[in-house]
Amino acid sequence: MNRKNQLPPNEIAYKIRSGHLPSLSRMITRVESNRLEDQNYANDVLNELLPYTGNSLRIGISGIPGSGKSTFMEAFGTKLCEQGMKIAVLAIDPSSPYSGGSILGDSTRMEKLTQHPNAFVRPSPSNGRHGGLHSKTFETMLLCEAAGYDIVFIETVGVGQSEGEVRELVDFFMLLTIARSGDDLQGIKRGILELVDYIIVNKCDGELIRESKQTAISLKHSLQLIKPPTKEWSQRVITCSSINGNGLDQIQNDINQFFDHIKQNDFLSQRRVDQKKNWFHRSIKQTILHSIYSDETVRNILLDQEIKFLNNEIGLSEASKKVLNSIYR
Ligand SMILES: Nc1nc2c(ncn2[C@@H]2O[C@H](COP(=O)(O)OP(=O)(O)O)[C@@H](O)[C@H]2O)c(=O)[nH]1
Ligand SMILES: [Mg+2]
Repeated sequence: MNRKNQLPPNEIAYKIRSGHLPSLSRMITRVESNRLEDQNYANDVLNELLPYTGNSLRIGISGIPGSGKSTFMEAFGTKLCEQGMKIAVLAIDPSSPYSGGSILGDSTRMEKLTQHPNAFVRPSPSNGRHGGLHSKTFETMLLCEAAGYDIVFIETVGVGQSEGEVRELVDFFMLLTIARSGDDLQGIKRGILELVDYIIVNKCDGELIRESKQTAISLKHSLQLIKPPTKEWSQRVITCSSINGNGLDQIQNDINQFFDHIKQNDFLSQRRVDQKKNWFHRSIKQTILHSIYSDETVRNILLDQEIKFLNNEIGLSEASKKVLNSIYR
């Protein structure tokens, strides 16, 4: 990218708001970049765009690899687009730190959705080795909002701890799962059930119909013991097939009901305040980490303290203080 010819922040912000896709894509790349100058520029552009954010439905969808997240998004997203809605899908892909490529190389690409003029599909690598989010997923979502998308979906591979991160970013959180036997159901941890507003048992078609319905009933039982994450909203479980489309209408109705509910009760505005607060704290932490690892003097002091600590020459709190002092020297 030619940074000498870069547009002033207000101009690129205007282009993004006007729906200019290359500008949106380029900004996401800048947002995700580790270069300080990219980050500063991205922050300036985000500042310009902030007044135009907040109008989308922020929806998280998580599930183990192979549960059908991409196939579901292809079917459900296309359905919404055909109704005239504008849909952004941020697909966070667990990338291998060794090959730099995707672990799930053969994973379903949302070809139909990608080609729909109302859709914007953006794959990003996750920061974690096995999945989870990208550290800038929230910023990317804000950019999509400013670009006028009605719904932003954040699709992630569920790896146990990443669900908590997704929950912090979204208004509505869905778990996508498949028919399981009784023992396997234990695999869906209580901790995850406490985070989700909605569970979809996907692949309820062909030979799996009976088992899928049974799984849904078992999950409903498990949920009775759980305190729902959204006040006055009882978590729901539904079966669906992303191949034949059964259940998709119901899911759309339920999502509408959910948002009507949280808008009426001010729960949405509270959730948005929490999301912004979390964003603030995440950014501060990232800035501090960045200032440690990007500054050569600080980094040298850090490595020096590490050696002393390993040799038992210095205690942990003294070493931390030395590193901190070097940041604020
Ligand atoms: N029968 C059936 N197969 C499905 C359904 N949804 C996804 N699949 C298949 O399951 C496999 C994994 O789907 P994919 O969307 O890539 O899963 P992801 O890893 O969660 O994104 C693919 O072979 C899909 O064709 C469904 O509703 N019914
Ligand atoms: Mg996928």
